[in-house]
Amino acid sequence: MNLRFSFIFLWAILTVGCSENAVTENPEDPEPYTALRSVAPFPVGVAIQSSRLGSGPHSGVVRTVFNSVTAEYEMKMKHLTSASGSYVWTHADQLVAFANEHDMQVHGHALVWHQSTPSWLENFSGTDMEFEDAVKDYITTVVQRYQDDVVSWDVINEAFEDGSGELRNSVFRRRMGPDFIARLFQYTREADPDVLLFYNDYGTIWDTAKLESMLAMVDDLQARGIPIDGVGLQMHITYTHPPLSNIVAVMDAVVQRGLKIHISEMDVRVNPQGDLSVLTDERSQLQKKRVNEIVAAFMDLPEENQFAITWWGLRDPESWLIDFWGNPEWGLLFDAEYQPKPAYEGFLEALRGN
Ligand code: 9MR
Repeated sequence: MNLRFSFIFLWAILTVGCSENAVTENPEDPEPYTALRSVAPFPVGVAIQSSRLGSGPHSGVVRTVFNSVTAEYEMKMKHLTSASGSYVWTHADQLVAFANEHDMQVHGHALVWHQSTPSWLENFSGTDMEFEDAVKDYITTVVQRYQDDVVSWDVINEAFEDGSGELRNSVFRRRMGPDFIARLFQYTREADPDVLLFYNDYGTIWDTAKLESMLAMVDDLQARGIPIDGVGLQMHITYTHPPLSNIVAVMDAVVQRGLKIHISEMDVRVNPQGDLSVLTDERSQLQKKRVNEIVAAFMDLPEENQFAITWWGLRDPESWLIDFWGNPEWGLLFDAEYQPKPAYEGFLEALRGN
């Protein structure tokens, strides 16, 4: 750790999260700030990667500010099984140990995702029944390994197509048939009677066809008594789109079905048109307002429907958004120097009812 990071780290430990009104005695220190975990009535999470944990400032801020974590990729199928029947637990175990050590809950992401299917399963050589047995075996093994550590799993991630809302033609759908989602939920429940079961997707807050498919799936599962506890609304949004009213309407539809809402994978793009090369104060304030109104809307939900809000990364330069969109982007709560941005204040203000 270099000197600058040592300082930031020490400061984070000393000033964040100890009490809501943390103060610093040294006027030269940066302004202290309140840890989200000390104020929020629900878990506030962040996506993490094992390589960033350790003794540096990254893990220092993660563990003082947040009380829930999600593996950004290390608990996906492709990472847990590289070859048939053989598992690689090292990184997932590190994440879980970190969470346990710092009194954070773990949200499991994701048992089945068409973009993270290992090649032995994608090109499975056995019968359809053997394929399904292999998937069930995978779910049982992973869920039971982390039974004491993981409170909730995304059972399936992103099952519906953009625009049409059709079921994606994944290897799971082809091999297990159109009712495969119901069986994935059942297998997960059989593996652990207590873990919370989520369906997680992006686009449900702006793509009507996808939203309708997701709600129809929920209605169908519930009508048949198949367990589902919640829905993850991936909050990959921009500072203007989609409108808050859409987001609120979708949350209401989920609440009407008695499910928990996970505002998952949150980031708020401020440079969707690519017009910025540095983050301006104006855009930063608009991001703050956007975060504030979304957290406020979540706070307005009945308590039993508030599962958690999870940010998809800690610091702006670490976000997937930059590579994915190819623009400079500042979508997260912390800047490159581990400083909380105005968006962080917007989150806190909403938690305090402002
Ligand atoms: O942000 C994640 C990135 O680091 C991984 O390389 C990628 C593939 O595993 O997944 C990204 O996270 C995705 C999430 O798991 C599902 N929703 C979309 C996210 C961004 O692609």
